[in-house]
Amino acid sequence: MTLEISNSLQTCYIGIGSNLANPVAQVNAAIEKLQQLKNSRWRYVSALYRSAPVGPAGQDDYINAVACFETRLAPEQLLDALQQIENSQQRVRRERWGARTLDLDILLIGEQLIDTSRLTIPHPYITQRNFVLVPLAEIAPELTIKGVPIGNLIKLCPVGALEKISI
Ligand code: A4P
Ligand code: MG
Repeated sequence: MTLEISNSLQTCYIGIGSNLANPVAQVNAAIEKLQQLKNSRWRYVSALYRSAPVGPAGQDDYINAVACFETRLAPEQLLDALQQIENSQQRVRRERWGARTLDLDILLIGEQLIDTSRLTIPHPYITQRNFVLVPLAEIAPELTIKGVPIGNLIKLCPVGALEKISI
């Protein structure tokens, strides 16, 4: 486990989600901020996807995407930076899995395995959510997670409504 500042660039993947206050604009605004993250080198972002909500009933559909960049930030510094972006877009934490203007989840940081009070990497639900795996596979088709190819993980993942809405 590595929590200190690292000199080496680590490739990381970030899950982006929104289902409040013009979700497409929220996701696009978050992408612009991620492109300018300090100590990091932008790589690419998936298409935007519309997905059925997982969690409490009565929520609107989500817009999801996955971004990739390289970073020298230590994992908890990266989490701090992402939470600052969430806060800048009026994220209010009410209920677990409830509606939100912006959710930025760290999916993977290189091949690191982290389990602290603030961070679990890989993200604990990464293999359960097609709105994460499908955009991730779009930008990283050769990726393996804990040794399993992403294509195999998609086949095993619960099916949920998912529609690509941009290229
Ligand atoms: N935390 C631990 N590990 C991580 C990580 N890998 N990345 C901690 C980010 N944060 C991590 O997060 C709570 C705490 O998790 C953080 O303070 C951090 O220390 P939060 O974002 O405040 O709470 P949350 O998002 O409500 O909870 P959680 O469990 O992170 O929910 P998820 O898994 O993010 O699910 N349906 C669709 N279709 N699309 C979605 O994007 N998203 C959610 C949220 C529910 N349903 C959805 C979607
Ligand atoms: Mg979250």
